[in-house]
Amino acid sequence: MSKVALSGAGGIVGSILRKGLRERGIDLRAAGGSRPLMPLFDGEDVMHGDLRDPAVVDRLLAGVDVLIHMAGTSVEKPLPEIIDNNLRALVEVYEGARRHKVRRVVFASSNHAFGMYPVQERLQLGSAYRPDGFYGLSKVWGEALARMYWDKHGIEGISLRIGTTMGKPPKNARQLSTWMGTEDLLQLVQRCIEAESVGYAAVWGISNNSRAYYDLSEGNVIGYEPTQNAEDWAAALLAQPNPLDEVARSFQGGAFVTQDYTPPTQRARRA
Ligand code: 15L
Repeated sequence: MSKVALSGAGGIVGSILRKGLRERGIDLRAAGGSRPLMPLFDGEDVMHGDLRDPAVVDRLLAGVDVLIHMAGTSVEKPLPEIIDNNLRALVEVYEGARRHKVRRVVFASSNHAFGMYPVQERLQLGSAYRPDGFYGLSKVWGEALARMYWDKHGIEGISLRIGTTMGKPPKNARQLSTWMGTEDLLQLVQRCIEAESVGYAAVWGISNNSRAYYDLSEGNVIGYEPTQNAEDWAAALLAQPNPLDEVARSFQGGAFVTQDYTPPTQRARRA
């Protein structure tokens, strides 16, 4: 059986995956960051540490076939933090994957690599990146890195372009487009572990949402077929006030867009 490692295991998504993947019979090593990770059940294979340190990466990846890499800064932050956690640490992880002959790395990318698209657009997997900040930009870099390690070193890579997933129903109008339910998340990650010969591929990590920003009819190479749909909550959510301002409402990235945003009226213009 494959040994699977999960980084970023202390977060909300990490905790859902630890429990759900165990129920699905996956042999998992779970890694947290700076604080020790408390086992969720007797005998859980847990560790923690800073992934910029190759010795920590060695402990994470020894004997591992597939890494689910969820660790990193997950929201917009000043550039130095993003560079440390999402660029430098990712290179250390990939170099560790080379040392330990890891077969496949599943990279947690994000919808924010595309956040500057207007909400009316429906994206294809091959659509150009339009990041909505340094965080989104780090995911563009991570996707390109995953592709490079497949092309140059033969480590299979899957970039999961995750929407909104937190183990709860959608909570606002934007999430009618970006939400991914827990059942779908678990199916998605299981497909990432079990799919045969993927080479390098990107996959949208959302449920089968009627208002998806992405064209899900394209399908995907891992055979992920989401069955949940945020639309089940549409009537209730659309009856509530929308928490986003007018600009944030008009872009797919929502409130990430309006952090450090120059309104069109204040932009430089040539005379
Ligand atoms: C993400 O990429 C973030 O990690 C998460 O915190 C959410 O903000 C999510 O996107 C989203 O767009 O809802």
